[in-house]
Formats: sequence, C-alpha cells, structure tokens
Amino acid sequence: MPAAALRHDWSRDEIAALFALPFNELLHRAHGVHREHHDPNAVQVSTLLSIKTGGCPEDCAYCPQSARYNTGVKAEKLMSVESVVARAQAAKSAGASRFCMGAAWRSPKDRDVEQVAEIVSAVKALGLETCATLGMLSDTQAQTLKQAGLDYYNHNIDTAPEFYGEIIHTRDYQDRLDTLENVRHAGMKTCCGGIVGMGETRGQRAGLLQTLANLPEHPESVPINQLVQVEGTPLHGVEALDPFEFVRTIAVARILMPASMVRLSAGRQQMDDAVQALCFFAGANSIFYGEKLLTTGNPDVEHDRALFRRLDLHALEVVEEAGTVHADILETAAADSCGQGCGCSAAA
Ligand code: SAM
Ligand code: DTB
Ligand code: SF4
Repeated sequence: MPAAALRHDWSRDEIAALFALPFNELLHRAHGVHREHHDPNAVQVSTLLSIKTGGCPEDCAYCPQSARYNTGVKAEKLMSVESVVARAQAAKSAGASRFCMGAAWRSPKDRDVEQVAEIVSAVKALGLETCATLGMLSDTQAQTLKQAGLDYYNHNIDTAPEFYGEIIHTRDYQDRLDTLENVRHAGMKTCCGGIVGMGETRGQRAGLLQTLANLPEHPESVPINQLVQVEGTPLHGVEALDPFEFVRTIAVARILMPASMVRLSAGRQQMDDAVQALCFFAGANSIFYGEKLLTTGNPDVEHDRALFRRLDLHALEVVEEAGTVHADILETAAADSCGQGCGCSAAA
C-alpha cells in the first residue's frame, strides 16, 4: 500500500479524536504508519552537549538554565573548539551519529555565531551529523551556520499557542515561528518539538502537535520531551503525566508527521524501560544517548545498550561521503558475554 501524502491541514478535533482512541487501537494505527515510512527496529542516536551553560535571561518556567531561578546551575562561557571536538569524538566512538550542541542564549550575538560556526565545521569534519540549538536566529545568522555545515537547527515551540503564555513571558510564539522560517530559508533541516507534563490539558497537547504538523514543512526531527522537573524552577512539583498519556502523544505525533524522526527526548531517565519500549512501538525512532542531556541526567550508556539489545533495536547509521559508516552501537554492546542480553561483560 503506498504511503499516504503528508498533510498540513489537521484540525484540533481530528487530533483530539486520535488521542481519544482506545490505547491499543491508537498504537496499532501509529505503528502501521511507522512501518510505512521507517525501519521499525532502527533508532537514530544523538549525543547532546551544553556548549554554553546557564545564566540565560529568558524565563522559561521549565528550565534550570534561566538566571531567574535558583537551580544550582553555574553560568559558564562558550566552550573552546578543541574541547567540543574532544567530546564529539568521544560521542562518535560510543556510537552516536548526530551531535547536538546547546547554548543557553535568548539569541546569539553575531560574534557567538562566528565561534559556533567554527565549532560546527570541526565537528562535521569528524563525520557526524550536526545540530545546534542557540535560541532565536536572524536570517543571516542561519545562513552563516548553514555555510559552516550545520545540518539541523533545534528550536522548539514547546507547547500549544494558548498555553505558551503560562510558561514563557520573555519571547512570543511568533518569534519562534520566525526563527524556524529563517532556518528553513537557509536550507537547514528543522528539529522542532515541545514538552509535555507541564500541567497542560490533553487538548493543549493536541494543540502542540497540530502546530507542528501544520507548519509549512513537517520538522525533519520532532523531539517530544517529558518535563524534567528541576528544583528551583516554577514547574517543579507540577503533577506528573500518566506514562500512557506520554505514549499516546508519541503515537499521535507519528500519525500526524509520518516521515519525520520522532525523538523520545528528555525524561527517559525517569521513564520505565517498558514505557520506552511502548514509545518505540508507537513510532519514536530517535533518542539522546549519553550520560547527560544539557544539565540534567540521561540513562547510562550501558543501560541504553542493554535496552537496545533486549528490544533488538539497532542504531541508525550515517553513511559518510567517503562511503564509510560509523560504528554501530550494538557492535560495542556485543561485549555482552553473560548471554542474558543485558550488555554486561560478566562471564557466561
Ligand atoms: N536556549 C535555547 C532555546 O531555548 O531556544 C536552546 C536551549 S533550550 C535548553 C532547548 C530546549 O530544551 C527547550 O526549548 C525545551 O524544549 C527543552 N528543555 C529545557 N529544559 C527542559 C526540561 N526541564 N525538561 C524538558 N525539556 C526541557
Ligand atoms: C530538545 O528538544 N530537548 C533537548 C534538546 N532539544 C536541546 C534538551 C533537553 C533539556 C533537558 C533539561 C536539561 O538537561 O537541562
Ligand atoms: Fe534560556 Fe533556552 Fe532555558 Fe529558555 S529554554 S531559559 S531560552 S536556555
């Protein structure tokens, strides 16, 4: 059966109806769409690094890096090219195919963009796909980053338009849409998603996905973050989301944006392995891999290797221009010698 055409005209009611399907029905539909467009056993693996941490002037209520909240995150300067390259090399050796660099800026100065452009070229030269998230970008800044070899720009819309004002007051929804437009115009791929578990309603989760799916082009990469609650931020203590509702959100994202990579993003450390397995079934096919996200924790590398083995998943490989492919995460996991599929190296 040919894959259905991509749609950009989803109504809120249609999306609400998907959320309201019986859980098994929704997962069955989402998995069917997933198979039409993707290898159901392949997961793209990215490593995240905070290249400029903390001290951010914005007031995003979820974020430990805002200078307005006492979260214990220390403000640091932009890392040097050499230190970022060393971390990117280590990520590649551990099996990552994409390297994402985050900076706690509202919007970078032109001088910052020049420095990040140098970093991007150096990371790209290692044969990794590159992604950056630096805040709002002008058209010219986006073009500079594209010329440096940046493949993806991450800029999230975070939540539904009608809930946004309860989370962020220092920049508008439209500012975010404008940056996404500048990124597309420069010819980069967009990585754009949001956060769930911030106290929004199901209708507002539908609104987040509706906005993403009705963008002029579906983002190539759609990170669905579960709020990581950090003490000191205004959202610390908000009622946690039912894990099955998180799985539903992944499933609906997969149905609305069939060809995009849907990333099971922040929040995996707090998530049960079985819930993650349901997310992969529902259509998630990308994760952050490595001990840290930006400032908060992520599952241990060994744990993820074991999870891939237990679920027979393999890391999506990036084919480099020279024709070589990077190491597969499971090759390293083949060190598993106890025979239990747990990835450990205990004797059998
Ligand atoms: N400062 C830039 C910006 O906001 O555009 C880039 C970095 S910012 C940390 C990138 C994204 O991380 C945010 O848009 C948000 O979606 C996500 N994020 C930040 N803190 C989070 C948290 N505590 N839990 C889940 N996602 C979070
Ligand atoms: C995205 O959507 N999630 C990542 C990445 N893009 C930059 C960030 C998650 C941050 C979680 C909180 C932290 O570690 O500071
Ligand atoms: Fe700053 Fe980005 Fe955190 Fe908002 S999400 S406070 S812009 S680092």
